[in-house]
Amino acid sequence: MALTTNKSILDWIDEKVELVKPDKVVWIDGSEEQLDALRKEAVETGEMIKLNEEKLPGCYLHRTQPNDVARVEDRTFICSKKEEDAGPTNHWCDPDEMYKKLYDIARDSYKGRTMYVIPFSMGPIGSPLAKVGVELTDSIYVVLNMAIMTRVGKAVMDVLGDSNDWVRGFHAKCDVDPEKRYICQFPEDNAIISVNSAYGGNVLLGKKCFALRIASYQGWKEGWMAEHMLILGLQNPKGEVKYIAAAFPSACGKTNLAMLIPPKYLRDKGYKIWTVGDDISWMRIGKDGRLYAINPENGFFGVAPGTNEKSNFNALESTKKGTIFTNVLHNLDDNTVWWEGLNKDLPTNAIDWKGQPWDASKFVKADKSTYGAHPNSRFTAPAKNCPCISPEFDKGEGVPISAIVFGGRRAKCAPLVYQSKSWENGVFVGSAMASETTAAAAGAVGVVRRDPMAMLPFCGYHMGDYFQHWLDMGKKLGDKAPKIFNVNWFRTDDEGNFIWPGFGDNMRVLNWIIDRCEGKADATETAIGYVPKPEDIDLTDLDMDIDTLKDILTVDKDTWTKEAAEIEEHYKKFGDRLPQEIRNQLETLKANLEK
Ligand code: OXD
Ligand code: MN
Repeated sequence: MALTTNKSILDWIDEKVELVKPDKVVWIDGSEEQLDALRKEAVETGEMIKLNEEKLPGCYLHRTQPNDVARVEDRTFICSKKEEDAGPTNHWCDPDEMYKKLYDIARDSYKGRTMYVIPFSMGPIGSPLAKVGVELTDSIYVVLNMAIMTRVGKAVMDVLGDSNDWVRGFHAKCDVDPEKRYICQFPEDNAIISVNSAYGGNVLLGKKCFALRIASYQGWKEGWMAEHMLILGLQNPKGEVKYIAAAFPSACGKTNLAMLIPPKYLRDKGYKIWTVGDDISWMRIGKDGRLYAINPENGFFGVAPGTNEKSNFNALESTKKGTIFTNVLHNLDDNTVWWEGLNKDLPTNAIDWKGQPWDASKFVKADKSTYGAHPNSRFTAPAKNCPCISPEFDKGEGVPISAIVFGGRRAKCAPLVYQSKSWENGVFVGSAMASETTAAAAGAVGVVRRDPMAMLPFCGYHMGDYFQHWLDMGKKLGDKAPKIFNVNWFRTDDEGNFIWPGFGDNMRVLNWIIDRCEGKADATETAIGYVPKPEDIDLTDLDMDIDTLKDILTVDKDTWTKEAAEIEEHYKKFGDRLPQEIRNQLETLKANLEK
């Protein structure tokens, strides 16, 4: 039975039913009873494997097709009416042409199948910062993942009422044919269509498609921000909590920072990190003029390999119940899961992510083809499982952001941390953000990839306009604007070893950041911004001397002169939609370097 009388929704569903011809239509009401019946059905058909109820209660394993294991940026389109509005960083197609192509692909594809209608809220239901979507899908896996990653059910339709302000998400699994796979956003229509995939990032339409690509466009039009940022709360010994939002390109440890456990001596003093979000932040100006953020998601869709008790205890704990694992290794000995980097106990009786018997004796670290879990294998875990989930997580008002942090992986260039000189200067820092490729990804190692605000694959409109939107938000925020910082945990020595220990020790840097926001720490002005006085980064209990710290705080003029030239090159593609203010910032940097 339909969970709403909203005509815009019912008409849209009728239209899609006519197109794909399902055998039946089922509304997802979010009840445990209904979800449990779907879990049972998925186990019966082999779509999911029920794991050891004692060790991993309520957990399941799913395998995707080997050709369908990651987001596909080359098949992701922003279909704005005008090509120039998608900008130089997105693939574009004319919306009419794309609708026709996608409808031709999806036509009749639900025959013999069920259409699931998922009403979902991004953000706590009814929060002034939340938004509503409806996803149609023919995949139980999608339904069950959406029920973890978002708030699902009738209450969502009740708060929407008759409003037309909802996002249309239409997914059709079709034949999972990579040649006909398309992930398309139609920002001017509030619509998303995804066909021929069944992998999370392509089909959980609330996540990247809505909460970033569509929402970034909505935020631009409506005066708020949708960002690829974690949100954490830093609690000091007095019990005060200050919030930080941080953007990093993939493979820079976003989930680890969001769930950081401080070093023992800081824990003993009473410091603690609370996780609000690990991937996406929606931010609006509150009544007091400050910037408030919510995490629009309700779960973590995290990368499994490398997650272990040491690297991220809290993430691992989050996966111990009610979690769906995708493309990890199945340990047949005790019907649990395993992935590279979980521990040193390689399972000897196991099935790999492709569904084949796994031979642990052939495992070679340098050869991914011998891995038991896919390098992009995932866990979909409820946020409420996380031991350090913020008490504010479920509150609709959002948390006031004191600092915005950008970062990337730079072997030599950026210092451990620096503060931008102003909001405008911080926007410049974000627009020039870059990370060097690692051996973990295919292709050459050490190649600099510019990824402004970590939004390169996720900005739903022209990036030049996006930078201008950031500048405009800064004008509205005035002196209430969060301070903007840049961090780099990845400076290396001459042998290529990381100098900074990272992980929990990053807390030492976060403390400096908060001290700066409160005017409690000094700094040295450099050509790029304010760098800590070495004695202000607390090295207690750390095997690092002050000279080594000084070394990773240096700003080398030659390196930065080269960097400025590369930024200039990077800006060329934005043409005259690059805001003049950003150009001025680059000119100021160049002049500072010449001083
Ligand atoms: C993600 C990503 O999956 O950024 O979160 O790729
Ligand atoms: Mn992400």
